[in-house]
Amino acid sequence: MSFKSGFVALIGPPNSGKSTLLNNILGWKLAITSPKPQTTRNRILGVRTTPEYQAIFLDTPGMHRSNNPLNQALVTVAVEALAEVDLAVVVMDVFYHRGDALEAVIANLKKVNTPVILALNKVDLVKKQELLPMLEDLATRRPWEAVVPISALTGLQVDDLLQEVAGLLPEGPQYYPEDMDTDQTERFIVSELIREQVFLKTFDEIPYSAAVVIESFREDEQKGMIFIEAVIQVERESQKGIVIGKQGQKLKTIGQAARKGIETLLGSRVYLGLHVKVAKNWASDPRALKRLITDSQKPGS
Ligand SMILES: Nc1nc2c(ncn2[C@@H]2O[C@H](COP(=O)(O)OP(=O)(O)OP(=O)(O)O)[C@@H](O)[C@H]2O)c(=O)[nH]1
Ligand SMILES: [Mg+2]
Repeated sequence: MSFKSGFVALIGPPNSGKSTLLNNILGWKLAITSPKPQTTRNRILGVRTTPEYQAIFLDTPGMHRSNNPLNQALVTVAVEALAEVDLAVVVMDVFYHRGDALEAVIANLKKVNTPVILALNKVDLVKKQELLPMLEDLATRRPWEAVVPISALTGLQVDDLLQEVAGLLPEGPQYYPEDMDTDQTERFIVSELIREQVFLKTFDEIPYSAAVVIESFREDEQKGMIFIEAVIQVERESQKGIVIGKQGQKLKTIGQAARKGIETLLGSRVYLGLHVKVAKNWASDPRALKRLITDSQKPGS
């Protein structure tokens, strides 16, 4: 049998588990995840290479009705990814019937001819007898190449999903070397691990108004340590106070948790210096948005 390869977009509404699925497929944490919607802001590429195939997954921001410039920019990232791929995996979770996200995703799928697999995620959260009617309902919504119930968190049936993916990939070359499983730089992943902790440790509007910029990244071989300085950018003075917290406590917890994740990623001890700055209205400034969404994917940024 000849080698198969291709690009596979992971698309779906916010919070459905696209990034969790990518991490499960890769076996390490590349993409940050959180219980809050709109965690992913960039298109993140993760590569799975086996002797039979190479699937290049694109994790994308959640697709939803957009009402502000940041949201619109995020949806554009997802829709553009769809046009470039050989296959799409729509990730819906078992609560999909609570909203109209499925319709919105299906409407976007009409713009392309890409084959589509539906992954019904978070099946660990429902009983078996609740699952069957959902699968029946989903099957009637559009012609899917396959419908696969999975749990991205526990890994349940992710292998079945991968088999379906492999079966639909076209014949093609190995685009990336086996030992390359992402196009994201360490610096970018580090900035994301910090942003993830801002998501997890603050409330309401803070996560959405925050961006993280790595100011310096220096390896000290003698000390066996990597020194990182990063800035958490927020939009308002009041938000700065919230991120810093009483006597700096909040920033300290964010820093400690982020450092752990970064040490695991880099396999090294890490010193992490965090600072908070106000960058007014970055999330509604088209140029700042473009920088945020495109520059972080360039090597060396
Ligand atoms: N119980 C359970 N929780 C899951 C599963 N998959 C994802 N989650 C949780 O759902 C939340 C959202 O997961 P993400 O992977 O960040 O979702 P996403 O689709 O990437 O979200 P956006 O980037 O915001 O579009 C997180 O809290 C995950 O831990 C699953 O299979 N079971
Ligand atoms: Mg995500």
